[in-house]
Amino acid sequence: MIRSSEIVDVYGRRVWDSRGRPTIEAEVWLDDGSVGRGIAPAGASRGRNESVDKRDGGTRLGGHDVKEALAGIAAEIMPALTGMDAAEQAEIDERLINLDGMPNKSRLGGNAIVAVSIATLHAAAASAGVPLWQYLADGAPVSLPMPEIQIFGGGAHAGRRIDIQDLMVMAIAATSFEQAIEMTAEVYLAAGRIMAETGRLQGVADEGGYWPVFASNEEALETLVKAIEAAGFVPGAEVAISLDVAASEFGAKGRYRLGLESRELDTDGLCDLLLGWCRRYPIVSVEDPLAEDDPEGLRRFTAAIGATVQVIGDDFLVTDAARIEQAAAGGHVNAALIKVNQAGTVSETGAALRAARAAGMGTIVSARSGETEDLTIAHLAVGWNAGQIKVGSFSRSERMAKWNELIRIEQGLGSSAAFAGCSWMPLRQHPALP
Ligand code: 2PG
Ligand code: MG
Repeated sequence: MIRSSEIVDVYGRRVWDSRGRPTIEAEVWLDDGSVGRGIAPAGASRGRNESVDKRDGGTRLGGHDVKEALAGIAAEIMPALTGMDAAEQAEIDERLINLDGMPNKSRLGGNAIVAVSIATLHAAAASAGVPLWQYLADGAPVSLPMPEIQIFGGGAHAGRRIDIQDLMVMAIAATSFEQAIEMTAEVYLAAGRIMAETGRLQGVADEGGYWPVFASNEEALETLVKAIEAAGFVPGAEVAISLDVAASEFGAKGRYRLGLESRELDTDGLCDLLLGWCRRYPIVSVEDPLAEDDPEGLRRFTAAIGATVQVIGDDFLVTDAARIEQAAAGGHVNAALIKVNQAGTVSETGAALRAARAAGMGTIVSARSGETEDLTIAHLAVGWNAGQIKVGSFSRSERMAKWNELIRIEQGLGSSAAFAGCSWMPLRQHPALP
C-alpha cells in the first residue's frame, strides 16, 4: 500500500494546562487517515528572547485565553499547510515561520505554531507506522536520558517563597532509566517524610516538588542532602544535586535581590555564593546561575567551575542555535537547555540541539512549568539522543506521564536499551562520578 503523508486538515482546540490555564492543542490530519496531536506548554520564568505566546488579554481567564491564536490556526495556518507533506518537517516549519513573519512568532503566536509543528511531527510518525522516538532517530543511535528530577520547587513556581527555582536530584549511580527513577522515588518520599516530621509539609509547587518552607535558600540545600541520605544513598557518589537558579527572575543589570534573605548581591557576590555551595554540597549541575543579561557573569562562573560542573543556559540561550554557538565560543555556559516552545518549532529545536552538540555542550530536553499530558519531549530526548531530560518533580501526572513514557520506551527497546548515565560533558571529569 502506498502511504501518503499529505496534510488534509489542521485543527486547533482549546484545552487546559497544569495550572488550569487555557492552552492550544493542534491536530494534523493526513490523507492516509493518520492524525497527530500536539499541545503547547507554557513557562512562568521565561527568557525575554523566547517565542511569544498569543493570549487574548483582558480580564477573562486572567487574560490567558487563546481564542485569537485558535482563530489564526483556522484562518491562516490550516490553508497554508493543507496539501504539504507532513514528512517534510523542515518545510512545514519554514512555512509557519514565514507565515508568522515576526522574529518572536508573536503574530500567530508561539503557542499556535509550536502546537501545529509538534502535531505535524506526530502525524508523520503515525503515517510511517513507528513510535515517535524511532521516527526521530531515523536509524541513528539512541539512549534513555539521565533524568534531573525536582524535589523542592521555588522561585516563580512557588510564589517566590525561596529564590532558587528548582532543587533537583540526579541519580548518577543508576545504570538504567528505570533505576534512576526508582532511586529518585526514594529521595522524593524521604524528602516528604522530613517535611512532615518538621511540620513543613504544605503541598507542592507548580512542578510537583514540595512547597519550599525554608528559612533560607541554603536550608533547602541542607534538607535535600538529608533526604538523599535518609533514602539510603551517598550524596555526590550515588545521588547528586542539580540546581536551576533561574537568576533572571531575581536579578538584572548585575544586581541580584535575594528576597527570602533580604539582601542584594552583585554579580561577584552571587558567583561567590553559588561557587561556595558547589564546594560544600554535592552539586553537579547549575542552570542559569546569573541572569540572561549578565554574560560576563556567566563566563566568570563557568570559567571557575565549568571543568567539573555542568553550567546550563536556559533564559540566556532560549533554544536558539545562533545564541548557542555564540555562548560556546564565549565560554558562557557548557550545556544548553532544549525547550521546543522557546524555539517555537520542532526544526529550530533540532537545530539548537545539533549546534550544542557540535560545540561539545551537554543537552537537556526540558518541559515547562505549565504542562499537559503531551508526551513529545520524552520521545525527543530518546530519539535525538539528548543525554538528559528535565520534567519537574515526581508527582502530578503531567510530570509522571513523561517518566512513565520513558519507562515504556526503555522496556520496548529491551536489551538494546542504552542509558546515557553520566556520559555527558563535562561531568565525566567530576571527581565523584563513576
Ligand atoms: C525552567 C522551566 C522549567 P518555566 O526555568 O527551566 O523548570 O521553568 O517553564 O517556568 O520557564
Ligand atoms: Mg530554567
